[in-house]
Amino acid sequence: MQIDYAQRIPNNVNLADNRRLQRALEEWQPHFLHWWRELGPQGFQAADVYLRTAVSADASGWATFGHVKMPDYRWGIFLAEAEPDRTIAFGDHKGEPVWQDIPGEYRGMLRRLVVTQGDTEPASVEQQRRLGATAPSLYDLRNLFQVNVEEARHLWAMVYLLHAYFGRDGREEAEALLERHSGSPDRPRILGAFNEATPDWLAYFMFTYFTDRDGKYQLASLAESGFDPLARTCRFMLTEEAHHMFVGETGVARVVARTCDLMKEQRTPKVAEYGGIELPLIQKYLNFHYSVSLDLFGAEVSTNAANYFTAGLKGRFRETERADDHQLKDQQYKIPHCDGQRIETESRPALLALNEILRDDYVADSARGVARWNKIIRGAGIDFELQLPHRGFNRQIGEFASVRVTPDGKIVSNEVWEAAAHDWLPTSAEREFVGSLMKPATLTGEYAGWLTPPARGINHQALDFDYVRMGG
Ligand code: BYC
Repeated sequence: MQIDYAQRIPNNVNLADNRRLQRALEEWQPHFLHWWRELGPQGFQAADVYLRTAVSADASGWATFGHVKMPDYRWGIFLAEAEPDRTIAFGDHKGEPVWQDIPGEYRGMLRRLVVTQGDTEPASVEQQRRLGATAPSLYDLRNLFQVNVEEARHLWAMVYLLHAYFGRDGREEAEALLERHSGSPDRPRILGAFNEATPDWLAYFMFTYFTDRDGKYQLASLAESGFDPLARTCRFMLTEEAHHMFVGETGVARVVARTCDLMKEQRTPKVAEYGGIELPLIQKYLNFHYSVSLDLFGAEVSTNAANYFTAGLKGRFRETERADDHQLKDQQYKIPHCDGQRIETESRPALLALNEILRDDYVADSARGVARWNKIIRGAGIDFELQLPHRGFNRQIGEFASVRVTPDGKIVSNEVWEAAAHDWLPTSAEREFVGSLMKPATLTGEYAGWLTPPARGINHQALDFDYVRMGG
């Protein structure tokens, strides 16, 4: 399906046939552009950036590369191709044809899901807005901007749903998505992790590895939705999301590789004085970003999640590939339970445990990248292993929110925690140290000394390609 570029808002949803919707979106567009200029990437708005733009939603057209000024990026509305005769795969409506419109009784729940999803997208752009000034290379700078324009496109995706299906409430929610801001004391973003700062590039790589991965799992669950426009929107978003996690995984891998090189060269693990980020500090960053991302899955026991599932609005990861009844009324699932003294597992109705089921999938997936980082360390002959901390560590939501749990899973008192937290999470001095390494390296072909260059360029381009042309 080709996108109609003659229109102001590129789309494959036949926007031209719906004048009212088109006008509503055209009214929202200048507000969006105002937000982008105020709270999108700082500086670089006049730079030409080698960006991937979707020109259609099929395999041949969704990745077209060329130099573009970011404000001219064609933020559009793309849904994955419809699956003919698709039926609802789970919950009480299992087997019924998917909905093309919102069933009245589920309007409130769906709105909440779409707003929560939509809120995270501009939040991440806001969190990353100052990173351009300290990019470790033009390659990395380009990747940052690619992620930023795509997160902004994901905002467009949710705003389309709000405008097209939720009437006046939807239009109000679309405005509010531009009014809440990451870290704002008065109008913060909805979910915790999206109010945390992303102050340096190691934090950014960890964020794109761990927090974007929550995005993958949440989007995949919404891609199963019985509300077909939401499912198709999320399916297309997932194709873009893969690159974001690639940026995170390879970014951390390059930092680890550089540290290992320095350790071998200098014959010491203390490589900070040689401009490296020591492995225990990388572990502390990992501990922070993993734990705040675990919170994004919600509480272990959640009636909200049960209701979403039963209504057919939000499924499990790869719902259709699972071999069960997809209704889960009689099934149990083992989840962690903490009575304040001990951490145990207990069986609970699977329907209530859906957040934990998704979190379990996420934990297993997160571990795979960590194993690949450890392979680099082992390959360098260094005796150190990065680890995912215990899932109870540093949690604000759910079963572990009211206890203090060490990275290896012991419950400790507040006093013990306070005294030892500097061993587990980056201290302000350590964050300052990492900050001090963040000097821009943006001459063509230049790479900062605290990470290795990537294995290969973007879209078969060389490592010294001019991924960003400054000043336009
Ligand atoms: N922070 O019943 P529960 C992405 C609230 S990331 C603050 O467990 P539920 C991206 C909760 O709202 C993916 N509050 O909640 C990544 C509830 O409040 P009420 C984003 C939280 O609904 C990188 C109460 O606690 N998409 O795309 O089952 C860059 C009880 O909790 C948090 C989605 O999240 C929290 N972390 O689960 C860019 C998908 N967690 O009712 C983008 C849509 C829970 O007591 N959202 N609460 O007032 C959902 O599916 C669900 O809202 C959640 C929460 C899974 C997030």
